[in-house]
Amino acid sequence: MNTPADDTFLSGVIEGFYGVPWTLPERRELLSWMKAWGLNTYVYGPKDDVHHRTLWREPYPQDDAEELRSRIESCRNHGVRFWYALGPGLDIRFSSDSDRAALRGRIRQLLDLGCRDFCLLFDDIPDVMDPGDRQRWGSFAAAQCDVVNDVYRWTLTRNPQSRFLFCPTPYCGRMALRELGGPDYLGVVGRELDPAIGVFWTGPEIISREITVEHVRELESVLRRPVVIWDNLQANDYDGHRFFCGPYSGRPPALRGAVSGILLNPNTEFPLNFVPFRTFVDYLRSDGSWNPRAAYRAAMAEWLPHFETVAAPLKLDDLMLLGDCYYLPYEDGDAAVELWAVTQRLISKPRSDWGADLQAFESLSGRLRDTCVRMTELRRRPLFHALNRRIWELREELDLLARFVRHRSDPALDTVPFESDFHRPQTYRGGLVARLQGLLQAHPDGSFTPSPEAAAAGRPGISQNSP
Ligand code: GDL
Repeated sequence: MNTPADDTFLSGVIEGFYGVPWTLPERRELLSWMKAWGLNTYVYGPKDDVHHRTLWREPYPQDDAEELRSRIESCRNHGVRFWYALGPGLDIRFSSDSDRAALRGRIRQLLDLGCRDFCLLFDDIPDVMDPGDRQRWGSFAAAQCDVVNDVYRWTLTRNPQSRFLFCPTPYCGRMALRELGGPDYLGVVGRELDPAIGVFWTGPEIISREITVEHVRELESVLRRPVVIWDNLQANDYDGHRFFCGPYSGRPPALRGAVSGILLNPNTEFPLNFVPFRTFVDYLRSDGSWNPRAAYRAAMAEWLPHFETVAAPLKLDDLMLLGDCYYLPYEDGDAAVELWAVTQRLISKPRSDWGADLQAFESLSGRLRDTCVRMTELRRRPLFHALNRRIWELREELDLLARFVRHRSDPALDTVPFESDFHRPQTYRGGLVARLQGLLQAHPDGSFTPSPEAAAAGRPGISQNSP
């Protein structure tokens, strides 16, 4: 089986998310972890490095180029392969000689800076083709393969050791099913992309809850090569309310033998990624008995020292409670499951049926609120800054619920409507985005219907701007 020590199996991190790219000190910390943990691959492809996509044709200015050079060197010193990713897909004209020259120009600049390995990404781009390109190649896939093969072969003349990875326009099962990029896109890639070039794949979905061996084997037969998993499990760029510090999970250990690499594209906020990385490393090293929850517990204990405070030490149980609330996209941690169940019962049942739930709620939500407050005491300020907005929101909701439950628990207030002085209309859950979110109701099967609020909002006499 492939292991991280085996350089042919790519294991590591892809900085491939939207939002603020990681800072130099953050990348340094990442490299020291990667070295210690035996991860061999770092892909540089932040969507919002303006030279990665929008200005893909322009060379990096001198200062940025020097920064890249030092990053490449630092990877080499840590035994990590640096891959540079370029995303020309927003507006490339495949038949344009000058666009091909621009691609080669960028590769040349990076080769000069010491980079050897490259990714060409065609994810998240308009699914429309220039009419001239369409006439010449007939399909997106054929045009992309032609350009990528061309640049790859040119690069080999400069550096025969160079390796390439390609991200297709449909890069997950759902997109392939919807024929994003055109019919038989992946079949064309399988036949026409140089067999030495690897192909990225995120699994059945962009954010895949599970990736099975059968799934990737099926793809391998179409793409004629095992895929490299671009794993968005703990990416959070698509949701400003959440982050994910739950364990790497939903991928059986046998997956490692069925792909040619796994790279994590994690939370945009670097300080929140310790547990995702640490548990990923455990997964890579595990034998058949991989247990994500046990790995999470162990990784949280290792993460705890990052939460050194200027006051009393934080307890592991409290950190786990907070972590359980920001676990995985499709799964809450145990304590969050319990908190949700207890709270939901309290809100929906009459006081006479509460039993032990009131006490359980007060104890759990109280501890959680205190833990959120304690984050303000962290010595590592970037960690606090990364957490702050999310846990502020959690505190607000817990506080409101606690007030509501207290009100409900008092028979003398049965006929008094509940209000909170700290949760006032429009400053609390206010703004256009919140109102837009209220218009459509999302259902567990993925469908949407107009929400009851949508109808109410249209009724005369209900003005969003009235105080
Ligand atoms: C994507 C983007 C990625 C982003 C992620 C999560 C790929 C190949 N591309 O679709 O840049 O971070 O979703 O939002 O995954």
